[in-house]
Formats: sequence, structure tokens, C-alpha cells
Amino acid sequence: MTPIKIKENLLTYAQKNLHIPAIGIASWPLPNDAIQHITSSEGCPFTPGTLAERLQGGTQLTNPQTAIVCLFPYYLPEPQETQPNLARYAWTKDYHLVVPHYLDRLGQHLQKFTPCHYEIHCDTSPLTDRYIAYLAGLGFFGKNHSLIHPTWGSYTNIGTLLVTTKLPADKPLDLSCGNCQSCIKACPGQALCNPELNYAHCKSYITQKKGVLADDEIAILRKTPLIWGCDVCQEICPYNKHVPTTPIPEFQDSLSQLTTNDLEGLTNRTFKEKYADRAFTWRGKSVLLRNLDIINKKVQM
Ligand code: B12
Ligand code: SF4
Ligand code: SF4
Repeated sequence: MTPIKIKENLLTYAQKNLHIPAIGIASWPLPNDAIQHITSSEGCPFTPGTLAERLQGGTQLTNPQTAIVCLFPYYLPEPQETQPNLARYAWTKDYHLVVPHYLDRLGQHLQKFTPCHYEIHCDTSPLTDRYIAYLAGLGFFGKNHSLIHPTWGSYTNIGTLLVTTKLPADKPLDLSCGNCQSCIKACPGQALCNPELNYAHCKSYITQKKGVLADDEIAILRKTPLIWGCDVCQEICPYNKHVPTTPIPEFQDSLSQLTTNDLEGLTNRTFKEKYADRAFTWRGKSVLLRNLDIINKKVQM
């Protein structure tokens, strides 16, 4: 089968069998000017790998040729009876479990047509997910720093298969935010005022940080009800106004709110067991209880 036919087959298989509505191809290695884009914002303590590792994608493959990049939309409408206090991406089954499962099936499907090796990347590897998705034509870079797809907005998780087969690459989209500044104005931490994301003032970062928070961090946390993550710069974005509900079944299983009652009385082990398939367990129970206490005004400034 020709590389063009393999690509067409992969796209059809991903859409029909794997519920993946947006898939694009970027050639590998990254282009020569990648360093300018990757360093256009500073990393944070959660950024995986060194700059050299991010440029190299953290790959263990010998001679990877292509990045097959997939978007996994996670948008669900707000529940009617509950006031969500978790960021939208965390309402669903943990994407770190769901995305690799689908990418593995895609890799196995590719191997039916061409002998190749593949490697799965999603969030935890030094590969810069947003940049590779941009290169694969899956969206443009928003002033809120998200990768925005014309249909699925920014409510998407990004997953990549690096493969040793050469496939025809897509081109980046020629789209941008225009003059809109809504996310910059609405950000509770004013973290978007420079073109760089000031992660130390980003509520999403603060909710995930361990330890005792400083007064200015507490003040940022209290600006909105979320105890995990932050969606303000996405909710305000016009590109997220008419986003369809996620087609991925695992992302339709929603838990959007956690209360102190849900957590108190759990040991760390029983907490991890109870919420084993949820992304908000990443930093442990104490961080969530601390954030609940702050938002419920049990902590004095
Ligand atoms: C660490 C991290 C964070 C840190 C941010 C650190 C930082 N300085 O950006 C914190 C904890 C704050 C965070 C928050 C969130 N994150 Co986060 N995060 C990551 C992680 C693990 C690494 C990102 C990173 O630090 N890279 C280094 C920085 C400097 O680069 P970058 O952001 O990846 O990409 C930059 C460049 O590549 C460049 N760029 C890319 N393309 C282009 C194109 C052009 C033309 C230009 C000029 C520049 C450019 O601009 C980007 C932003 O500065 C990635 C997964 C991954 N491995 O990539 C997820 C990831 C970026 N996060 C994700 C999500 C969903 C979120 C939240 C929405 C979660 C939430 N609801 O709370 C928020 C959004 C905050 C925001 N406004 O960006 C998704 C984004 C999906 C999407 N559609 O954009 C990712 C890709 C995880 C995934 N696989 O789904 N995150
Ligand atoms: S996630 Fe929240 S705090 Fe962080 S940049 Fe966006 S609006 Fe600002
Ligand atoms: S709110 Fe406006 S400026 Fe911000 S990312 Fe969306 S379109 Fe761009």
C-alpha cells in the first residue's frame, strides 16, 4: 500500500473505530526553528524533560520518521444539578489511561500495512504536545496558550504516535486569534499579560502545587470555585462556544464535583483506590483538601 493510502486508511479507522475525530501528520524530527516556538514560554516544575529532551521528543525509537497526532475532545455540557468544582478535563476518566489505549490500537492497525515500530506520547513525555499538534495541522496557538481546533476548540487532549514509517505530512493551519483579548482580561491570576504564560500565577498550577500556599496564591485560588485546575481562559474563548459533546465513550463518564465529605476519612491508599481512574488523584488527597478549605474560607489569610 502507498504511504498516501496508508494515511487515508488510518484516518478512516481512527474516526470510525476509535472515536478520534481529528488526526494529523507531522514529519519527524522537528523543524529547525522548533527551538523558537518551544522556548516562546518558560517551562514549569511540571514540564517533563530538559529543553534538549523536548526538542528530541524524549523518544527511544531508532530513526522515527513521522508523528501521528490525535485530538481527544473532552467537552461535556455542565450538569444541571451540580456546581462543578473540577476542571473539565478532570471530569472524565483519566486521559492518561484512555488516550494510550486508543493510540496503541491505532499503532497495531498501522502495523498491519507496514512493518514499523511505534511509541506512545501523551502529556508525561518531553514531547511538546501542543507544538506537534500545531505542526500536524490540528489547530492554532491561542493567546491562552492552548491549541485551538476550529471545531473542537481547546477542550481536547493531545496524544501522539511516533512511528518509524514515513507518511505524507499535513501543514499547520493559517489561523489565529485575531484581536480578541478576552482570555487575557479574564484570567484570575493575570498570568497571560505577557505573551509568556506566568505559570506561578496560573490558578491551574497553584491548585496542583503541594505545600502551604502564600497569601497571593490563596487570593488567586478564591477568585473562582474550582479546586482542581482552571478553565477561565478556555470558557471565555469564542472558539469554545459551540463545541460538540465528546464522541469518546470513556470521556462521557462524568464526575465534576468533589466535596470535603467525599475525601475526609479516606487514607491515601483508599483515596487512590476510590478514584483510581481520575486525573485529579495525581498530587494526592491533601492538595485537594487544602484547596477545598481555601475555597470554603476555612483558611485565614
Ligand atoms: C506543564 C504543563 C502545564 C503547566 C503549564 C506550564 C507552562 N509553562 O506552559 C500547568 C500546570 C500550568 C498547565 C495547565 C494547563 N494544562 Co497543561 N500541560 C503541561 C505539560 C505537561 C507540559 C507543557 C509545558 O510546560 N511545555 C513547555 C511549554 C513552554 O511549552 P508548551 O506549553 O508545551 O507549548 C508552547 C510552545 O510549543 C509554543 N507553541 C506551540 N505551538 C506554537 C505555534 C506558534 C506559531 C508559536 C508562536 C508558538 C507555539 O507555545 C506553547 C505555549 O507557550 C503539557 C503536556 C506536554 N508534554 O506537552 C500539558 C498540556 C499542555 N496541558 C494541557 C491542559 C489541558 C492544561 C489545562 C487546560 C488544564 C486545566 N484545565 O487546568 C491548563 C491550561 C493552562 C494554560 N493556559 O495553558 C493540555 C493542552 C491541550 C490543548 N488543547 O492545548 C496538554 C497538551 C496535555 C495533553 N496532552 O492534553 N499545564
Ligand atoms: S488556566 Fe486560569 S489562571 Fe491559568 S492562564 Fe488560564 S485563566 Fe489564567
Ligand atoms: S479568548 Fe480570544 S485571545 Fe484568548 S485564545 Fe480565545 S480567541 Fe484567542
